[in-house]
Amino acid sequence: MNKMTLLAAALSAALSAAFSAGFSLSAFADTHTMNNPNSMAGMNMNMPMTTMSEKKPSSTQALTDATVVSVDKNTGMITLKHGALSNIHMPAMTMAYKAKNAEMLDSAKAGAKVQVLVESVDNTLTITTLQDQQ
Ligand SMILES: [Cu+2]
Repeated sequence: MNKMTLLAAALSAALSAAFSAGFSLSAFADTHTMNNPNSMAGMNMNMPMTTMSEKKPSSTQALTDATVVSVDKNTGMITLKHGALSNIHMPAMTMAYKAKNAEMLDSAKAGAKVQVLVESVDNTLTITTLQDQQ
């Protein structure tokens, strides 16, 4: 009886130790992933691996003035009347480009005066920056 109780207590202690060890390990793993900027979790998963090395940081590229002509949430396209986009060798014109994400589609309003950066992402001309004119 006494021996059984001790055994049960030891087993219970071992189980809870294993549980808390497992719990804190996974908590550490989550924190580690979130804080590590080089981890896969931090990457923009829309960015194809093949273009990573040739993609220049957006911050170093000049923005171009444009007017939002229309926003099509069904196709994910934003039509811009834009000045010359020198980085993709596009002269001034009115043309539809893919929006980077849903947030950009939501914030873009027809008629808005904006500044844009359009880049080729996975061989699709994509608006990677869209902000109000300063
Ligand atoms: Cu064009």
